[in-house]
Amino acid sequence: MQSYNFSEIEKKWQDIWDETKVFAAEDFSDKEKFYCLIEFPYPSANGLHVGHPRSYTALDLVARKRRLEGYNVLYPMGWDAFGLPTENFAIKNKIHPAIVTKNNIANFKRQLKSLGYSFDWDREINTTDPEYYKWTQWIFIQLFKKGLAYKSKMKVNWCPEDKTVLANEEVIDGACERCGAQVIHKDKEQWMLKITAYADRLVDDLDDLDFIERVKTQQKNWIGRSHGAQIKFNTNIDEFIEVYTTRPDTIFGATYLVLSPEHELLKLNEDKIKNLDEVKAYQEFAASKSDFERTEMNKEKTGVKIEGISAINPANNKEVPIFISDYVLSTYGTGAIMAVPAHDTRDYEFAKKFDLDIVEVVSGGDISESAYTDTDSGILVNSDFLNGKDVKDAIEFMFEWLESEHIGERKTNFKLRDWVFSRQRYWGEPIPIVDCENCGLVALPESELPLTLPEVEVYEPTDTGESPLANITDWVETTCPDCGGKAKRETDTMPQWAGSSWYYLRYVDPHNNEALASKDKIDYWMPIDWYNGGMEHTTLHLLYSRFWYKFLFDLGVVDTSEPYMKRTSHGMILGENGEKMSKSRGNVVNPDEIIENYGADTLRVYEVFIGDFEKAAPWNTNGIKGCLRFLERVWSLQEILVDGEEYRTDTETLMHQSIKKVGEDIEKLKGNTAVAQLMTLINKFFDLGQVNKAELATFLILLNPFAPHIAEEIWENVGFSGRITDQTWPEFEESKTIENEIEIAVQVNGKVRDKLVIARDLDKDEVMARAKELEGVQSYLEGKTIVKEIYVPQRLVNIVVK
Ligand code: ANZ
Ligand code: ZN
Repeated sequence: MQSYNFSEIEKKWQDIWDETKVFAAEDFSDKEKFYCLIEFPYPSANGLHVGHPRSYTALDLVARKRRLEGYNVLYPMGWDAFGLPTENFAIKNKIHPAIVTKNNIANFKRQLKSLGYSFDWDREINTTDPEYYKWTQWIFIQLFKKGLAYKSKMKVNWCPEDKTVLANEEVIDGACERCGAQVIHKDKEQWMLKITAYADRLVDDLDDLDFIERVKTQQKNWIGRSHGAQIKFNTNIDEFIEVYTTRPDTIFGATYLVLSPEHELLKLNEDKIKNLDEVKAYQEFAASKSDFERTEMNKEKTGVKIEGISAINPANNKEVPIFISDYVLSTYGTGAIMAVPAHDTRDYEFAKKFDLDIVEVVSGGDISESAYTDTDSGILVNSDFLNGKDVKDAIEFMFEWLESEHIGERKTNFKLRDWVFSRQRYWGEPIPIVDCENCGLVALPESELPLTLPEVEVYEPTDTGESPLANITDWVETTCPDCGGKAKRETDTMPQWAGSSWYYLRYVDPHNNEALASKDKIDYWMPIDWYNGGMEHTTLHLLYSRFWYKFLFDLGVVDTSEPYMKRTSHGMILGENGEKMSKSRGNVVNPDEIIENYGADTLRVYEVFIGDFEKAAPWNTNGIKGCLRFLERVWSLQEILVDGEEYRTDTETLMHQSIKKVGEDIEKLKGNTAVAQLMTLINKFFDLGQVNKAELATFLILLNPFAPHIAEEIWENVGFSGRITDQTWPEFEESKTIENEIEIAVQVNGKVRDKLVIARDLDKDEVMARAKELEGVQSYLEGKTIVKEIYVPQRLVNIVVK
C-alpha cells in the first residue's frame, strides 16, 4: 500500500470540493437551515496566524456534522479589510492600501483553502469593496435620518501614535487598544452614534440568548445600568446641586458633597468662590488625567474645598461642605455626589485624608477600620424615620419620600456612552454627508451611493487632526443635494467597526444591487444559529453589531431583534513558551510550514486536540507530531480491512459509545475529547487485528469533520460508494453504549477480597451465589456466620460475617 501522502491527497480533495461546490448553501430549501458564523478576519500583511484556525476549525466541525444531519448549512467567509494596520503598512512601503488589501486577501484565501474549510466561497465579501460599503453608507444615512448619527464637539480619546480618535471601547486601561500608546484628550467635533438609545434593550434581550455567561456579564458590566436617585441639595447661593446616588438610604450619613472639577456650578459662580486660584489650579491638574487614572481605586485621594459655597442636607437640614475631587467624573450621573464616608470606600479615604465627619447610618460593620459597604445584612441607624429598616426597604422608602417632598426622583444611569464614530484616517468608508452653507448637514441621496474613496497622493495622517481627505479640495468642495448651494464633504471616515456591524447580513445575499440583502433571504437565513469569536470583541464588535441589528429591526429591514442566537468564545493559542505569539518574541508559528510538513488534516486535528476550547493553550510541536502519527495509523487501517456488514460483537459497544461521544463533544466544542475517543477506537481495531467495512465506514464519517481529506481519500480507496459528504451522520442506540459484561467488587466486612465478572442484569441471588464461590472470598467465610448480604447493583457485593 502507498504511504500516507497528505500533500497530494489534500490538494486533490480541495480541488474536488471547489469544482463540485459541495459546500454551497442553498437559498430556500426543504431542509432546515443552519447558519454558523466565525468572525471574519482582518487580512493583515502577516498572513494567517495559527490562532485563527482554532475558531474556524471548531465551527467547521459543526458545519460538516450538520450537513450530514440533513441541514442546509451556511458557513461563509469574508474580509474585514479597512483599518489602520493596512494603511500604516501602505504608508511605510509606499503601496496603495487597496493594493495591499488585495494582496493580503489573496494570501489569506490561499491559506484558508489549504486548510480545507467547508466555506461557501461564492458568498465571499470584502468590506472595502464599494459594492459592499455602499450599504454601510446606506445604514449610516438611515441612522442620520433617525437622529441616531449626530455631530458633537466633545472631549475625545486621541491616540498620538495613530493620529486618530478612538472609541471608549478601543481604550484599554488608558492606552490605545491597537498600538498601546497612552491616550490623550482633545476637544473635537465628532460623529457620534447614539448606542445609548438602545442601552436598555441591549441589556434586557441578553436574557433570551444562548451566550456563554462570561459574554453576558461583560456586556452587562460595560453597559453598566444602575438604578438610583437624583437628589437636590440646596445651597447658600440660591442654586441647587443635584447628585446621583444608588444609596439614597444613606442620606443621613452624607457629610459633604463632591463635585467633579469640571462642574458647571463652578464656572457660573466664580465670583462667589473665595479660593478661586486654588480651585483653578486643581481643575487644571485634573484635566490632565484620563478617566482611568482618575477612578483608579487605591490611589491617594486629592481635592480642594470650595470656600464660600456650602449646601444643606435635605434630610436633616445640616450644613455640609462642598469639595471638588477628580474621583468624581463629569461624564457620569450629574457629575456630583453626596459623600457618605461610612459606607463608600472612596468617600471614606477622602474623609480620612481631609478629616471630615464619618457618620454610621447602617449598622453591622466597624467603621473605625473601613467603610461598611454591605447592602444585604445591615440595619439603618442614626437616620430618623429610616431607623430599623433594612437597606432594601430603606432605599424603596427613600424613593417615595424624595418624590413626595419634591427633592428627588428615581433615575436609571448607564456607564455606556455614545459611540465615537469618526476617524481621521484614509482607509475607511467615507461618511456620506455634506455640510451645506444654507442647509447644514445633509445626507447624500441614495442614488449617489457608494461615495467612493478618492485617489490621493499622500494618505499619511496629519497632526492637525484632519484626515488626508481634507487636502483634496476638488473632492471636498461640492454642491448641496438639497439646495444646490455650496457645500463641503465630510472628510473623516468610519471606524473599522462599521463594516463588521452588519456583514453577516450580506452573506445571505452578497451580490444584491437593490438592497443590502433581499427580505426573503434575510427572513430565511437570519438569525445566526451559532457565532464563535474572540472574548476581546465582547464590548466592541459584538455589542456594536447587536445595536445595528436592532436598529435595522426597528426600520423593518430584518424581522428578528437579535442577530445571534448562540455565542461561544475560544481561548488564544500561545507560543511554545506560553507567551502571546508575536514577531518581537520570535515565537510565531507559521501555518504554511505546518501544513507543508505535517498536512492540513494534522493541523486541524491538532487545533482541536490542543486543549479546552475556552482556555488559552500553548503551541507544542510534539503535539503536532502525535496528531500526524494518529492519522498515519488511520491510513494503515486499510491494511487490516475485512468484509462485514455489521459491527462485530467485540466492537459494538465501543462503536455506539464513540458515535455518542464524538457527536456530543462536537456540540460542546470539546473536540479534544472527541479526538481522544477516536484514538481509543482505532487502538481497539489494531488490538483486534481487524476492522470491518461497517466499522470503518462509521469511523471515517466520525473522523471526517476533523480530518476531511484523509477520510474522503480512504473512503474512495476502499471502494465505498459515493462520497462522505453524501452520507448521513451515524446514529447510536443508548442501550448499546452500555457494556453488557461488567466487573464488580466483592467485599467481606467492607474489604475488597475478589472481583466478579457478571452479566449486567444478573439477579441478586445468582450474584450472591457466585460471589460466595470465589476463591478469594471463601477463606474469609470459613468458620464464620453470614449475618448480612448486600448487593449494590452493578457496583459491589458486601458479605458481613461474624
Ligand atoms: C452615595 C453613596 C453611598 C454611594 C454609599 C455609594 C455608596 P454606580 O453603581 O456605578 O452607578 N457616583 C455617582 N456619580 C458619580 C460620578 N460622576 N463619579 C464618581 N462617582 C459617582 O454607582 C453609583 C454611585 O457612585 C453613587 O452612589 C455615588 O456614590 C457614586 F454608601 O452615592 B453613591
Ligand atoms: Zn443646501
